Amino acid sequence: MRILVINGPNLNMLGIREPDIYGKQTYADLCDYVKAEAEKFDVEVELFQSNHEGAIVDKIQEAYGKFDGIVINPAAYTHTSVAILDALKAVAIPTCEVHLSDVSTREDFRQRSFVAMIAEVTFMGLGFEGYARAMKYLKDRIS
Ligand code: CA2
Repeated sequence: MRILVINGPNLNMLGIREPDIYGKQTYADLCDYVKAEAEKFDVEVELFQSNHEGAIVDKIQEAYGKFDGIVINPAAYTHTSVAILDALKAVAIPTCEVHLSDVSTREDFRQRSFVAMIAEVTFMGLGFEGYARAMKYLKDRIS
């Protein structure tokens, strides 16, 4: 079973600013965490991060026929990107949405998620654990 984990813009800056919202750990720490959890669940995982909407769309398209599940934290594109929503619809790969913070308690502009329209489940406010919960969900759902 192969899972693609996609992280959107600025998540490569984790640990550098706003530790009160996103924690003190870095993006490298997140990658290590995701790989270790994937091993526990016996799933193969690939991590991808980009600050560019089109690069994320390209990666989702390339996942067609190669991955069994997608875990995505689209970051700011959560709230704006019809293109990412359409790409996820096009490939029809089971998808989970993850947010480090609890977006439901934050600014009004974060209350809309395009990806939530296609995601089977959303984990928010759990920090890194949201990624593990999403991988476990996909593992149980697909196997
Ligand atoms: O809570 C999440 O995971 C978010 O997807 C994070 C996005 C935000 O736009 C979403 O509304 C919720 C922002 C990621 C930016 O990460 C930073 C990391 C370090 C310093 C500043 C921002």
